[in-house]
Amino acid sequence: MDIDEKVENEYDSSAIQVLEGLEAVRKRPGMYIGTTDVKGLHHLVWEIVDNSIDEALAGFCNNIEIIINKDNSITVKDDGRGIPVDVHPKTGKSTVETVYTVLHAGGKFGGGGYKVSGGLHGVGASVVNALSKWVEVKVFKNGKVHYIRFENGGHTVEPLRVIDTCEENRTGTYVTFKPDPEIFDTDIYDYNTLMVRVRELAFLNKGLRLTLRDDRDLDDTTGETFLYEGGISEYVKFINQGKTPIHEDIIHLEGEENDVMFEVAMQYNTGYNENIYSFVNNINTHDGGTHEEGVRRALTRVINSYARKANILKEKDESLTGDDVKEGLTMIVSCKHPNPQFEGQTKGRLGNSEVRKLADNVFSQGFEKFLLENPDEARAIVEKAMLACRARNAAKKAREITRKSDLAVTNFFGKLSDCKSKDPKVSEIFIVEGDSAGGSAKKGRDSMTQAILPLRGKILNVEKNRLDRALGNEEIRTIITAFGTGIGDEFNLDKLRYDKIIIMTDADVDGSHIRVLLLTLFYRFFRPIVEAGHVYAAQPPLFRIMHGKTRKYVLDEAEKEAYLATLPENVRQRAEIARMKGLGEMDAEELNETTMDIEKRILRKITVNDCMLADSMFTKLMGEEVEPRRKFIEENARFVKNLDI
Ligand code: 1YM
Repeated sequence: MDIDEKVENEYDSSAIQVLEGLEAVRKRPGMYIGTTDVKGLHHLVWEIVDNSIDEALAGFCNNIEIIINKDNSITVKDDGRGIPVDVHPKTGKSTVETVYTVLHAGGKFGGGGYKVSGGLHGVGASVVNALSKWVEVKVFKNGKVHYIRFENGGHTVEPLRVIDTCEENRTGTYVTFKPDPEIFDTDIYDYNTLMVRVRELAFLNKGLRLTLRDDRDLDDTTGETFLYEGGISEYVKFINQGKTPIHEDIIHLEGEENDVMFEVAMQYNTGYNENIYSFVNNINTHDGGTHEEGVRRALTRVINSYARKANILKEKDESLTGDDVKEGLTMIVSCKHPNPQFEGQTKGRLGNSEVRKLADNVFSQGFEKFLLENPDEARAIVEKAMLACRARNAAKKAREITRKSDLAVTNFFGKLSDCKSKDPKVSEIFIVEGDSAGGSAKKGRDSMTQAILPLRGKILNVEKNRLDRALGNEEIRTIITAFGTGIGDEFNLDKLRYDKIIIMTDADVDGSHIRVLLLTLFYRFFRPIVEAGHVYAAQPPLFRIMHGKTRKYVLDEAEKEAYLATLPENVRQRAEIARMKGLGEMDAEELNETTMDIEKRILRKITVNDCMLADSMFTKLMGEEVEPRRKFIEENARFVKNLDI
């Protein structure tokens, strides 16, 4: 702003320096808060909250309240010691004013203790001031309420003064700021964005009460309080909600060395995903770093050595890898460090090498003890990793098979009639039941964009939850090759060669069986493809209704009745209704018209829910008894159609 001229007249030399400092922030806000979009706007809140968190970490603050005010200004209150109000020897002004007007103030001015919370190491308050239309600070200290106000990028308009008295033992800092609309693209705060981070801060700082309140709609004030006595253990529990843990108790370990605090909480669930999040001084270290490396290294080593000693992992068995032991693992790693070194392009990696050893020591000692004291849980964890190991080897085998063998390639191309287009966005693959339907589909397709893969009967056998069995099956190998995504830990959705994978099976018992098997296969090994909405079931019609020159295909009895009801009485009387044949009996033209033509066909998108249902059906289907299986298949013959899509 045009403060430079003003400075000459109204401020002494030290003040000139001060204002030039804040002016630098206004000139290049990105250097201090990253961006001036909605993200930067929210960043301001964290800069102020960080000061309260530091005060909490120093052991003086238990409650922090964040309020979104009606005018989209933000108030942050804490019950810490209150920012010092005495005159600062270097600036000759109050320390509060110094903290809010001098860049790089913070810790240097406070003396004693270290700052471990995230943010700009103390420059936060002055940066927020520089980028605000106005800021008010109230400090409760020594039985008095102290007040100071800044405007237009950090100009002190009301120097610190006492405006009231308060109880002698009451202390704390209240800050309200209004972001400068000249700096930010938007001035509207998002409750949910703030809530998610406030909740995370509560998880990461056990025992600290954080409240978020939204006062913008005064008739309907919303707010939540977060307080977790269990800290990151409760974070793990929160993430594992809705998952099935394989051991009840969350493992929580912590240790400290040379003012560096290290903490980890973990629990395995029956899923296959890894949920490992690490933090340094409450900041998410997206790219990990030494704290995470230490834990990962120790986790692999301890599980292997326990598994060998307990003879769960036999001599002939290969050792488990880091990938094997992280399957189904939810873990939070948190490190509080007085002098963290952040590395990498986005500074998302902790570099301090001494932390690796601390993390390894704390984790390996605690985790080994846990395994020895809880043999049942230990066995469950080891066996889970061994299954992952088997799956990994199977995936490797799959890669070899789908990549090299000339024989497989010949076989593969013998089966698949690929489309000419190599553009996945327009390509589709029909997985068709039986060779004869496959033949018709080949003739009836648009060979530019439609590929046909015929399957011969019920030969898919995804008997176990693991890849190795499934890969024994040639049809499955063909599917993997056709999709192009790879499988297991090499799976890559971006390599999918088709936009639509269309299952085309008859509406009878056999068709239903094949559909169930395919959905199960997708659910277990290609779930991201289903999640991304690439899988469809074609719906061959059951009836053809002809009247005059019109030919209408309808899916089922109900649709037939509904359609007939729309026809005039005389037309309806003369309408010819034919029950359609199975896919295999349709000629190419019929098949094209009813099930493949992009304009006329009916597709149903398959969801993960459908696949889950199929998966549980499959488990029943593979039971020992033949009769219930037969019955089950019959009863569910048309289940895909009845699914709620
Ligand atoms: C709503 C924002 O800023 N709280 C806060 C800040 C400070 C202290 C307490 C504090 C720190 C120290 C001593 C110290 C700060 N003080 C300074 C400085 N809440 C909020 N609560 N006494 C009080 O670090 O030694 C900077 S921040 F520099 F003045 F000490």
